[in-house]
Amino acid sequence: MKLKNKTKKRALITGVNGMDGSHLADFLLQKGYEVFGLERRSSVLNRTNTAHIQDQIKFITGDMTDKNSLQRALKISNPDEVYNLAAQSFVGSSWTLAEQTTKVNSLGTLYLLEAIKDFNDQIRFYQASTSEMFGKVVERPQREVTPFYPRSPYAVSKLYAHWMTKNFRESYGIYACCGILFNHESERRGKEFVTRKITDGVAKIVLGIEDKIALGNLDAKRDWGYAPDYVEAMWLMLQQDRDSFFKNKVGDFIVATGKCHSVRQFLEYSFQHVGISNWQDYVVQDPRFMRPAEVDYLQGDPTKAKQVLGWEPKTSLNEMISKMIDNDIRLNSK
Ligand code: F7E
Repeated sequence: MKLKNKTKKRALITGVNGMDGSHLADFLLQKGYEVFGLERRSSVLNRTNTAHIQDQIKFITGDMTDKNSLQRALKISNPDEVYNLAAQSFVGSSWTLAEQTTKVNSLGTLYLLEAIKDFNDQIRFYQASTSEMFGKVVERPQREVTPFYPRSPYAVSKLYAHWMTKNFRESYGIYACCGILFNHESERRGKEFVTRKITDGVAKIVLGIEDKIALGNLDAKRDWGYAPDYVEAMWLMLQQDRDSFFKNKVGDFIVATGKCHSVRQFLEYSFQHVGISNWQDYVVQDPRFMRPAEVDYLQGDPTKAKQVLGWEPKTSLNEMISKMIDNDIRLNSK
């Protein structure tokens, strides 16, 4: 149901032009929110993911590493809810960009939390935590109480932000939630991530544009879900009754499908979708795409999200693969 104008809620999304940011903006606009989006200044704006809604989003120029710009963004948007989705999110680059990753993901979150505390401590805050924090996993499947073992500068930076968010909740009574999201993908995913790299590669092979996909470790296993399903979970986390939120200490949630597949299986299903069974003939392994430390196995247990929020994933892996490949065939045919 859409909200009436006078009760219109206001949301500020950092990283609004990213995959998650744009899907969340779609979702919140559809719910009747007034949506403000923080975006970085650039000589060439990258609004590919938000092009279809750019006249409905109120863009604010800012940067997670610039405290003043975050304070200014809060003043302009005066939000009820803040969704912190801005990040250097590519694990692979976090070894070569460790400092920048830390500044944006860790310090940026701290700056935003401090700005919220000073501006209006009634704002509800969502932090994009990640399954990468489980890294070298100590338990299968991973639950909210599973100990963390980060395996990359990205994961370490996100763990700092995760704990800082919890600390602001416990120290200052801010309604701050962490969604521990497992891998989630969509047609808007960047092509450096393995799923989109594969679906785009398969599309190019079908169309005769390329004949190989070069990949790294095919044995890594991930719990892959569909990003538009996952943004609903972010929103639900911020809609709980305030008293029970603090009383029941239900601040953080695993968001996952509970199912686990390898990169190899993802390849197999993707090629199957276009009727190719001998997929090995089209894939080469390239050491450039191997990581200094790998996360071998991620599988989340979303029981708590189902019980407390009533959230469940709607889209199966094969449905998601079909959507992504069909979209990439369309884009590559232009
Ligand atoms: O890698 C392996 C790679 O880059 C998945 C981010 O959204 O999800 C994402 O992080 C797996 C890894 O995602 C290639 O080694 C093999 O084991 O798609 P990815 P990620 O690192 O799991 C989490 C939840 C986040 O929070 C992150 O922000 O696939 N793999 N060959 C490859 N990966 C890439 N990128 N490229 C390859 O050629």
